[in-house]
Amino acid sequence: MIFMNLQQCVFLIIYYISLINMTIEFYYHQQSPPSCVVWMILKELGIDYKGTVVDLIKDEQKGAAFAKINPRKQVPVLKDGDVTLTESRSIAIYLCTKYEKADKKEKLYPRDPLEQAKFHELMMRDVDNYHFFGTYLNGEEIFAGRAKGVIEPLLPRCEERLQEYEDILAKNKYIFGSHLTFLDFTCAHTVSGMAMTGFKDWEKYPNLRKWKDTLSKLPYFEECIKAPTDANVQLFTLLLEKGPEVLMALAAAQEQKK
Ligand SMILES: N[C@@H](CCC(=O)N[C@@H](CS)C(=O)NCC(=O)O)C(=O)O
Repeated sequence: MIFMNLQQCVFLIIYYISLINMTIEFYYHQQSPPSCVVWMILKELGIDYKGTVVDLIKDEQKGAAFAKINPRKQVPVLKDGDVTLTESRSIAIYLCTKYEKADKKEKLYPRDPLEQAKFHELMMRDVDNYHFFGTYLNGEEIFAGRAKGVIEPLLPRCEERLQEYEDILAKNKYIFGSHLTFLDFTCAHTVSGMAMTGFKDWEKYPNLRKWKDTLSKLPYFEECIKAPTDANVQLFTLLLEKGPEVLMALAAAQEQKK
């Protein structure tokens, strides 16, 4: 009997240790759009995780410790036991397929193969738009102090791409139909990439405005969409006004706060 109890005890200890090891670890930065996409999925699905902020302002992602976690030196990263994933959309699909309840009707990621194919089509198009808006934003050149603004001639093509979302949202309440999916998270951050460029003509896109109002009811909207967008808009405005030295000042101010 004592032996049995001891055996049970050892089993329980091993079980609890394995649970500790299985805690999901999430490496992110609050102003990183792909990090925010994963962050919202963790919140929406109610998944427990241990979050670690990697300070991009201080270039923490380039340090040796983080390079061991992601040799590409970027956030987000998700570690789940032995699994390490380093691309936001692959993390998104992993979390949804592994942790979203099978009997949940309105899933964040579809399970039907045809629906998945259509979902991936929009997802890839959104990646393309995200990078296109990024090219227009000219961020790398501005960060390096080699440019003072966006690449103006690309604006009409950016507007065409914004119109794609507008047209989708003329038919649907959400990006992928009548309920929330994680495409709403990725697309919200793509569209807010245009806000970072100083784009102001939003009245041309009433459906985008309605969609934003819908998303603003999500309990994590402030933290995971509004605050990061506002902070990034502010950062770019400052960068353009004062040049890249402003980043050093920001890093120093953060250091002082600690
Ligand atoms: N394709 C990646 C992009 C990740 C990415 O661009 N991360 C940025 C933050 S938004 C980063 O870590 N940048 C730091 C650097 O490149 O030094 C994803 O979607 O996860």
